[in-house]
Amino acid sequence: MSSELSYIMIKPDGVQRGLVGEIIARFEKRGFKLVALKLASPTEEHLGKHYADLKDKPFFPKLVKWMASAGPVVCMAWQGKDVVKTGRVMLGATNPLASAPGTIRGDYALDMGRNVCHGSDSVENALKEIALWFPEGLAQYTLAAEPNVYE
Ligand code: DAT
Ligand code: MG
Repeated sequence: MSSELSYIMIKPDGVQRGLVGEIIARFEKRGFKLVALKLASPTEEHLGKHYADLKDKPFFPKLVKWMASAGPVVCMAWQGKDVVKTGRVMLGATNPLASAPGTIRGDYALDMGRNVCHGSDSVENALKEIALWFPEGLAQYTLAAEPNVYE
């Protein structure tokens, strides 16, 4: 099995709208392995580290303020073949109106600032994000389904 990891986060809107189970189910059913999962209530400072690449964008202050105050987020690390790119495809485009039906954002969102979920955009950023959100480390186990997911 590929050891590639992605950091997938359900944003406060996704939690409040009851989409946690739905989003987890999509990653599980696709064949990915869940290696970390928790609720968190991040500070603006922590979110500033997560979104460090966007610090100079005009929407940054509003983004981190909202993410820190609208309720908890669900933090996950998923493992498997091409999980970074495939996870982004499953999420859809940043702007939900440009997301195809069948994607999470294309099925459940309309506004850019309420696009339900986050997914790492590169293997390198995934490792940084997982280190930031899961300093306690990841679960180590064998996924029983593996021989039926990978040839
Ligand atoms: P993505 O979450 O698809 O990786 P991003 O990393 O460029 O997108 O931006 C992070 C989040 O910031 C995004 O999910 C929603 C918000 N955002 C991005 N561009 C925006 C914009 N032009 N106006 C308002 N919010 C925006
Ligand atoms: Mg991004």
